[in-house]
Amino acid sequence: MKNFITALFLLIAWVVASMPAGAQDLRPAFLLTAAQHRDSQDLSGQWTYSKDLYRTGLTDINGWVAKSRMQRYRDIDVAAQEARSGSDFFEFDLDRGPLINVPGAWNAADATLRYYDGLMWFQRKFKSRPLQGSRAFLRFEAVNYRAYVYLNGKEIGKHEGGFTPFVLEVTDALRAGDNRLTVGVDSTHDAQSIPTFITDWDLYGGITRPVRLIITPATFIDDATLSLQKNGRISGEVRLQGPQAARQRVSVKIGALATAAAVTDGAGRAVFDIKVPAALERWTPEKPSLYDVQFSAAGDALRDRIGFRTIAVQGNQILLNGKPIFLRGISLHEEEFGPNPARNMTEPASRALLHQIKYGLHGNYVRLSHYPHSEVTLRLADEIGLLVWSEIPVYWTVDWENPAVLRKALVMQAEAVYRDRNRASVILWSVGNETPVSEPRTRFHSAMADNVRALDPTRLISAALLVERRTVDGNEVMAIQDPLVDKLDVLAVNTYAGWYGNDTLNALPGLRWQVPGNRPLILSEFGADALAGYRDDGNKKFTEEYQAEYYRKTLAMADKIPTVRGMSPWILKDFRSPRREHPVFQNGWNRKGLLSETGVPKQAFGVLADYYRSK
Ligand code: GCB
Repeated sequence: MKNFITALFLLIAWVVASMPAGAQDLRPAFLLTAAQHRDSQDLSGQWTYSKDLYRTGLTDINGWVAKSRMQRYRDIDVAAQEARSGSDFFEFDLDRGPLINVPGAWNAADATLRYYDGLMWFQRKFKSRPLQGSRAFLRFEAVNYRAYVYLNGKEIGKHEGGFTPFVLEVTDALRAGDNRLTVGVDSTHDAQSIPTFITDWDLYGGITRPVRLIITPATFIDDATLSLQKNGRISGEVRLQGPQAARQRVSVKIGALATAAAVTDGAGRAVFDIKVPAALERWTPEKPSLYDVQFSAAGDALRDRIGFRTIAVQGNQILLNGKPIFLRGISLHEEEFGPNPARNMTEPASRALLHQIKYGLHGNYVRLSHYPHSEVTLRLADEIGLLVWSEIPVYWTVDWENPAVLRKALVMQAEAVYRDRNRASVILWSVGNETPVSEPRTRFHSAMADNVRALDPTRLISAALLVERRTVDGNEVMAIQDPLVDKLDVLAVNTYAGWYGNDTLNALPGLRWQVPGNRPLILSEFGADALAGYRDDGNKKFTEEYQAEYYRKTLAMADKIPTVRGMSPWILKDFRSPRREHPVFQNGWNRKGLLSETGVPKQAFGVLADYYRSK
């Protein structure tokens, strides 16, 4: 009987977890959209840290080890306690721990931490003013990969997923005056994490993006969005949270062009449908017009900078504001220039990368691979004028048949959509990268595609697919054969013919492409490694000459595929990857950058820049 009940319970749990989750269910409890425009305290700066490889701070071994002596998050002055009593015994003291810069990954902070992969505790003390009826939240832009948050010794919440923001309310735990914030960060990935433990980029554990303490009124604007619809109107919604959220008047002002008002329903939600003002300038990469949009309700006010544009597919064309566009792009990892990147994407660091794309390569598009990039990068893409492909790290393989993993992917995707849906630059949500075709995998991606379409019907859906190379009637054919194409608006494919295996460049001109129907196609990746400064005319792999010739030949091949509507070759700059250990050419770096890790252009940079200039 007991077994039967357990089995029934497991069955019900499985059915619930496998149900297509409604878009509504996945909305995080709090969003605090446009966080950088809110009343907040930036908690960046020097924090202390403590390694915890055996997870002693989180684990109680059946009471065998008194865990209190290891719990880094206790609100306790260890030094004072030790001074008071000779017998009190602790095996931590974050107050006297070594210092580290937050935001930033620990891997770059200290040579001994380069390959540390485990649990690490961080602490920061800060002062706060009395709340007097307001509410307080901690907003983390990203913690890689799991976060356990404590304030003044009290457990506040946790989060999984290394690249999306999360907000935790701390109204009841915050003290007027001194506060102690402790965060356990676990960087380990496993077969059920997203991504799993095998990728082609660096671990970068830590609090990698800014942390803010945000103070709001008791009732506040949690979310506010506006976008230009294909029907030619501007629509959107505002959500209030708090005791006065229902039946409130909400007003919105789009620069000096338009104002509108609506009233919230019982759940605090107001919707807008606004006639497009005649003078509205559409956002384009050439003229990235942004408007100051002001939302007001219940005594709270929130501003955002929003651009208005439409994106659509017609036949095999991609239409921006109704006009065909070719995406002149490049792929980008989140790594600043320099020999020891910490994944600390400051505004100058991000601007330097995006300027290389826009002004160096003559690009209008960037693939932000393989995860949601920093918020500053998205804001700069809006401001500088670069179209964006955005993705979550459903990469190579995940546990396709596990409903809990699907749920994780859907939540992560929702967090990314809610974060960036006011960014005009974002035109494409990708639901996967190079995942080998199988029935469970296609079901998983299809659920993601349905979910993202329900959350955001204003943007296009794609996925970076694998290409199959085979011989038909003596000719080499590159074929896209993937049932997932039915779920996509734009097809995309990664191709490395001429690089991997013992391939040579001679094969490239003869390759014929077989792509499904009358659909737009993006070459989401192609590339070859080159060590900057390694020169040899003999067309040897890893030379700049080989990489440049690979680009010439691949671009010539692309020109012969009639439905190619854009490309994002792999990749702007060399990036760290523990997979890449050739002792002469790689040493822990993927060398497919058009720029070296410090920004030195390789020959292929010029080849792509010339091609884009002529497009
Ligand atoms: C790919 C992956 C990318 C790798 C790249 C490479 O297809 O999507 O993450 O870094 O190839 O260098 O092989």
